[in-house]
Amino acid sequence: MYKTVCPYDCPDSCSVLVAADYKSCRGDPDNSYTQGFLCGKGRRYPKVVFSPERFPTPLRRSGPKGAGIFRAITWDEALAEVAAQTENTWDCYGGSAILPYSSAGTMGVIQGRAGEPLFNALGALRLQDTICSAAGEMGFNAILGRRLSADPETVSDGDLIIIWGANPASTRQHIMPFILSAKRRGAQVVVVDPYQSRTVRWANWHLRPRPGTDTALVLGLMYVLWHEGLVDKNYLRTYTIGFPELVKQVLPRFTPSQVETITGVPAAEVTRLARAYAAAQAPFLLVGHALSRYQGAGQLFRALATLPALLGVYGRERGGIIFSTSQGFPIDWEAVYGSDLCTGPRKEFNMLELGKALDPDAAETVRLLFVYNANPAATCPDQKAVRRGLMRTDLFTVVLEHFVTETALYADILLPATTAWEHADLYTSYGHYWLQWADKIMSPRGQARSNCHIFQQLARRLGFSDPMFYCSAKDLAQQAVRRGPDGLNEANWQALWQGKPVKVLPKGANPFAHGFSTSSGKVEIYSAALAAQGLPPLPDYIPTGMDRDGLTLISVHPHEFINTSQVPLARGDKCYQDLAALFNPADAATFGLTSGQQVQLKSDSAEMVVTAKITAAVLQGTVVIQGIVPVSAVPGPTVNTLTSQELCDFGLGSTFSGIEVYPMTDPFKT
Ligand SMILES: Nc1nc2c(c(=O)[nH]1)N[C@H]1C(S)=C(S)[C@@H](COP(=O)(O)OP(=O)(O)OC[C@H]3O[C@@H](n4cnc5c(=O)[nH]c(N)nc54)[C@H](O)[C@@H]3O)O[C@H]1N2
Ligand SMILES: Nc1nc2c(c(=O)[nH]1)N[C@H]1C(S)=C(S)[C@@H](COP(=O)(O)OP(=O)(O)OC[C@H]3O[C@@H](n4cnc5c(=O)[nH]c(N)nc54)[C@H](O)[C@@H]3O)O[C@H]1N2
Ligand SMILES: [Mo]
Repeated sequence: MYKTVCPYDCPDSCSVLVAADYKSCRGDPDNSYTQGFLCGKGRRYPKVVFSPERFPTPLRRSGPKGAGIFRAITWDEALAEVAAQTENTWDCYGGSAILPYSSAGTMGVIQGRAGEPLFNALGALRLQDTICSAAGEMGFNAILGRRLSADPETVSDGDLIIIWGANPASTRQHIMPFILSAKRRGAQVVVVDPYQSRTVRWANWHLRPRPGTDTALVLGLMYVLWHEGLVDKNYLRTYTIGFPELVKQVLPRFTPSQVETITGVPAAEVTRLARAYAAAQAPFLLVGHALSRYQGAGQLFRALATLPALLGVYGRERGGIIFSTSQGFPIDWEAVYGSDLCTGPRKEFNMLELGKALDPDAAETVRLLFVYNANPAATCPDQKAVRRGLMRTDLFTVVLEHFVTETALYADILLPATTAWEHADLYTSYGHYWLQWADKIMSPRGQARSNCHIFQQLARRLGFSDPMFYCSAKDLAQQAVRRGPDGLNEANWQALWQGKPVKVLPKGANPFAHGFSTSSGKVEIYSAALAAQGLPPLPDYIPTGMDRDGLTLISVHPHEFINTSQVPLARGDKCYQDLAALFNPADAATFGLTSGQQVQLKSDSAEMVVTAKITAAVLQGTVVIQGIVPVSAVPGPTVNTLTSQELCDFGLGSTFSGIEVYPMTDPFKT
């Protein structure tokens, strides 16, 4: 058995045991969060590693962009050409003509942003990492200061678990045993979701707000808590700022009946949930990333992060909020990114605006694009603009990948990257507090090289001599992990590098029990910092403006896939064929739709064809698309054909969800 870690963009970052013949893998019982089980995506990893779809050598484009016609070249040729292009671009146009685009294809600390030291040295554009949950992160941190969560392993002690805009039965599967253990001991499990997700099967209460209206529902709960005298006044006085202003300026507009009008959730249910929350001793609020994809997402996260404070839940040993644990690890990120190699300011660009950045008419033209750990031609909004940009003949595109993805089709140079079994890496998590080191457990297949190796080789060819470009991944990881009082103790340090998962819970099960890292040290319901930026100082509801005659589009992350990562090996599978656009029966009647039918969906700016499935699991007035994978059996358009580059209220985040679409069965009708 070999020990490793599941590298995918998922909160669970599971500890994995791989069979000696590499044919199978399972969860490592050494990690009390993973608890010895792996989901279907994790168990599919041997198929990724040994997939015949992986390309074994570097490739050079030999047909038109987007056609996917390549010829094999040597590493020496590939690196020489990329180095020459980089040098040339830098000499002629400067660092801001070089755009690095990466995401969380691997969650490994070292391979994840492996290009950063080089891009710092080149003064390239700096990517704002916004695609997943920027609004959520900013909203959460505005209230609580730092992205920490209650230890998810203590959820089994909860007596009320509210799962809000999350589908952990698919997207965070390893928290489910803790939720179900609490339920067996009498806890109520509530799901707040317009869609009847898999998680609803495990719940005893389902509230279905209209998409994008949740902030009104949270404020309605607060209204009831305040109006019925259920709030913890002492806690509010001592540990929060701005509750009186919230009571005066915001809450009176969110009586249960007003909330019913906005959200569709019956007024009696609003009151009932508020009372249940107040009565619970250890209530947990599990908040999903899905909520971060709306116009008003920043405000929603502020409201959600405020709610537990009304009852003083943050001061209790059990209960609290679970969104992300990503800022709970003793990692020096500046060391990982090689920030001191940066010689001047780097211009920033929002990854959600890749289409604009690649626009030939942009004020400053990008000439060289590096893509790794990401598939933006499928996952970025406003897909037409992205693909138009990728078609530009004056753009040189380098892609590091396992597979010929939608993005890789446009590469000038395509470089074969190693999988998590073929390289070494350090793993944090955004769903738990286990820090893990995974050595490489097999030689790379074909001529694959790790992201880190590839960027180091490139840096050396460009004449950079910093030691970062000569270190092993393990050296880099050891420089990044802090030791001592604000880091790992000696025993954990030793255990980590022996491959044992190490729990790094910063301050007990509820990380906010000892205070907040906002500038005031309190829960900042009123934020002077946001006011200074011209943003609303108090959480409030921003109307969606969606009460028109179309349907509201939500795309959910699919159970069987992890973003687009495993799509190339599953195109023939049944689970792939099952991905469809889901419509409510009443809407199907209005628009004349039947299951299995090809339907054209139109948004303000674009249209695409989907296969319809009619199901009451979808709330009337909404359409749910399962996943961001291409809808055809060959690499093709995704739901992001319909989305736009518009950003949300705060945090430069996305508006993937909440857009209005019109279904049409007759493509000639306009
Ligand atoms: N199996 C699987 N797991 C994954 C991923 C995957 O692709 N597949 N992706 C990973 C990544 S990158 C992420 S960011 C996370 C995402 O994790 P989640 O946020 O849990 O997943 P989503 O499917 O995006 O959305 C969860 C639920 O939110 C609901 N929702 C949508 N809009 C609203 C709304 O306005 N209000 C409310 N109350 N609910 C709403 C959806 O109907 C859906 O059921 O999962 C990670 N884990
Ligand atoms: N409409 C809509 N769009 C969305 C979403 C949505 O809900 N709706 N969700 C958004 C969210 S939350 C996210 S996080 C993004 C996800 O979108 P992306 O961040 O683009 O993620 P993936 O689609 O998983 O693509 C990751 C790629 O990295 C590759 N990869 C994996 N490991 C390695 C490695 O070690 N080295 C290299 N070089 N490559 C590797 C994989 O093969 C895969 O092709 O999509 C966003 N887009
Ligand atoms: Mo994500």
